[in-house]
Parts: sequence; structure tokens; C-alpha cells
Amino acid sequence: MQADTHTGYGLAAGRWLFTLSTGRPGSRALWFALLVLGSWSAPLFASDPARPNMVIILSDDHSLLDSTVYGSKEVQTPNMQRLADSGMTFDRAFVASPSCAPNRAVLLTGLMPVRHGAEANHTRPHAGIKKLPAYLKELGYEVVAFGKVSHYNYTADYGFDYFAHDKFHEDVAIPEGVKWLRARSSDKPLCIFFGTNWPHVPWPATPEGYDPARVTLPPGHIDTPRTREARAKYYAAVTRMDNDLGLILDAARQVLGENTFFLHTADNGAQWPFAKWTLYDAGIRTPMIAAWPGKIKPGARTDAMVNWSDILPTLVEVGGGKPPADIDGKSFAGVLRNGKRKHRDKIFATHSSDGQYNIYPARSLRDGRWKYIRNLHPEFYFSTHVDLVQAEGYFGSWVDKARTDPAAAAVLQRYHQRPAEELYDLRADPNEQKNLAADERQAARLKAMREEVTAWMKANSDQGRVYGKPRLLDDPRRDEPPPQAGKARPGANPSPRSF
Ligand SMILES: [Ca+2]
Repeated sequence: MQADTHTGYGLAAGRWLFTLSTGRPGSRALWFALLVLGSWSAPLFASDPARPNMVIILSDDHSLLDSTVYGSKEVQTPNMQRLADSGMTFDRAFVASPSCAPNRAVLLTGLMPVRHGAEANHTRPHAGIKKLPAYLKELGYEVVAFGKVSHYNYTADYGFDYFAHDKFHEDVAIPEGVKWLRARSSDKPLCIFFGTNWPHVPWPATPEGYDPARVTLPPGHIDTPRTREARAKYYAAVTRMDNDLGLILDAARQVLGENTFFLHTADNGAQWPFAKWTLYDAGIRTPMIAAWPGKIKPGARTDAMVNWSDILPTLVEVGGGKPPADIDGKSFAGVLRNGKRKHRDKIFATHSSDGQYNIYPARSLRDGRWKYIRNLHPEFYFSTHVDLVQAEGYFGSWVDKARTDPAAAAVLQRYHQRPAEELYDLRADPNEQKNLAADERQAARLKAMREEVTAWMKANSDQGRVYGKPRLLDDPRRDEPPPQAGKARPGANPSPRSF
């Protein structure tokens, strides 16, 4: 990318307006400036008559810290870095739910899971909800998808003009999508989604150049040789994602030209303990980079808090439309356009379940500093594919080490058994290791955040529904994997613990 050679349109126009408005108060120049400013508010980028092409790139199960853009010195992500260098990096972007299907449905409906209905992983949203492709088609766009954009078999429900290669780890999706793009002849504005399945498991069979001895494990993990080997393979998977991103960026810039809006983000955190399927930041805080040569200042960084539900209305506004008012998402185009520093004060997130592997409903509220998590059923035993399938081959080494190592045993205990409430000071404890819910000094804060989550659930008719048959802490068979991969079904709905 060569965006650094372009003058930011917003910056240039801003300087121009500043120059005009430095006339004496009441001067004609000032009034003219105000008039122009007023006319700028809608539609966005009104001075650019063309609807930009849009390229949306989704990675799968990628935790934010595992990229150079967010500070990693170990994982190589040069293509994320060059996209970030040419656009705006979001330091506080969040998914609405930390697993694939619920959160991808948030992207494609602008609604939170409790409203779109795909609360459990591997489920589809309610029929009849207007989807993202429909909004963009109304604006004249051709809307296509390659790879994992919604959730495998449900892609057809979303109304893309064309989609292909949406099966599990159908890794030809990205090169095939690039080939399609290079062969395209339509002059319609294009919104193309690319969903790489990397770095979702199964990770590559070898570390592909990463040295297991040199990886850094996240705080709160158990250090074993098998964990290090798996971590290095995960890094290899991240770099495969980054390679896919590079293919897309190169082709899109060549084929679609300068007036192209790019957005790259990940659907949820990586498949590690305390990440995917959890409401810790490793599960919900997600990489997000937007670039638009000449429109978004290169190398910008923002701490405005945004949520995945905000992407749909943002794309509608970038495409020249009016963002819908009856959804949960709110357009953050103003953050892109002029560096507006704030977007949301609070981020709510929800998690329900994943087949018979994980049935653990939880809700969270996060502001700029504090995180409150409510585990609706602390009597449930927390499990996921990580411990029940062990396909990546390291969790057994955690169990082995916990037999003789009290610190490792404490990690396992924290993994499987969670308290009713958790409260973290993210400024002092960004890795959410010290639960302050029992700290008397935080009693008022805990009460306020508890009440806010209760009110949010009530306002959204959120019943805290349990999907599937939970594993209970006192069940001696709780560690047995399900006989087969199960689809989530509505089960008996025990009352969530009340507050
Ligand atoms: Ca995912």
C-alpha cells in the first residue's frame, strides 16, 4: 500500500475550513464555513460522489495481542501491519459474543445475539431479519462472500449476490476469491467479504519456523513443552491468516483502485483457555483496522470503543446510505472521518454455548477501565473443545502437571469452576487475573455494574436461556466428551442465579 503518499482528504478539508473560519466572527467567510460544515453532516463524504468499493476481511479465532499491530514481538503479521500503517487501528473494538455463529450474525444483522436469535454457536438468526447484503444492494452494490463469512452452511441465508468456498477450512477460498476479483468486469460498486478460516484450529502440523522455546505464554496459562509446541503452531496459523490478508490487499488495490474502503477484524479470540467462549478481553477484544486512502489518516490509532454490531451501519454510511435506526449497532463513520474520539461508553457482551462441548451462559459489561462478568450458572462445569477434544494436544499436559503442582492445579480450578460474579480493574490488571468482586472497596462499583447488566437483560428480554444439557460441577462424568458433535438445542431452562 502506498497510502502514506496521499494527503488525507479530511485533514486537507479541515485545514481549509480552519483557514476560512479564522476570519472575524460574523464574517462571510465564517458563515460560509459553518454552512459547509453543516452540509457535511449527511451524507458522509458527500463531496465524493462515487460509492467506494469495500473489502471486508475476517480472520477466525484470532486474539488481538497476537499481532505486531498490537504489540507482539513474536508473531509475524506484516500485512496487518501495512494495513495499519495505511489506516486507523482500533485499540478498543469488541465482538458481541465470543464464538463464530452468534457474532458473525451480529456483523450481518447489526443486532445483538439475544435479538437476532443465534445465541448458541452453530445456529442461525431468525428468518425475516434484514441482513447486511440487502442494505448494500439497495445502495447499488454487488455484495459477494468468499470463505467463512457467516457460518458455513448458513451463508445462503444471508442474501449475497454470490458466495463460494464456505466449508470448514476450505482454504482455497482466499486465492479463489482473489481470482474472481481479478476476472470481474462489472462496473457496479463492490462490497466483497473474505473470510479466512485461519488461525482457527486445526493449526498447522509444524510450527513453520516459530521456535516453541521462545514463545511467551499468556498470563494464567500452564507452561509445558506441549503447550509451547501448540503455541508455536498457533503463531504459524496467524501468519497463514496474514498471508491471506496480503493476497487480498495486493489484488484489491490493483483491481479496485484508490477509492476502496478496507476493514480487517476477527470474529473472536483464539481457541485457548480463558479466550474463545469467554468474556475476558482475550475472547472479546478484537483486532480492527480500517483503511481508505485519502479519507482515513494513515497510521491513525483510536481508543474509541466500538462493537461488531456497529460495523453494519458504518458500512451503510460509508456506502452513501443512511444507517438504520432500529438496530443495536451505531455507525462509527465519524471516528473514521474526523477522528471523533468517543463512540460508546459501555460494551455489553453475551455468551451462551457451543453444542454439547460448552454450555456456560454469561453476560458482561465493560467500560474504559472496568469489566464485570456475570456467570449465570456458577453451578455448571466449564468445558470447551480445548479440554474435551484436546485436538491440539496440550491440555492433557495441564492436567498432568496439576497433579503435582499447586499453581497449575489452581489454574485448572479457575478454568473449570467460575464464580457467580467477576470484577476486574483492566488498568491495573489487563489480563484479568485478580477478581475484585469480593473486595469491599469495590462494593459500590460491583452493585452498580450488576444492576446495569440486570437492566440491560430486562430491556432486551434476555432470559439467560440455556442451550443444551449442562455439565454440573458435582457430576462425576463431567469430563467425558459428548458422543458426537451435537447441534445446540433448546434444553430445560434452569433459572439463572438471581441478583
Ligand atoms: Ca471464530
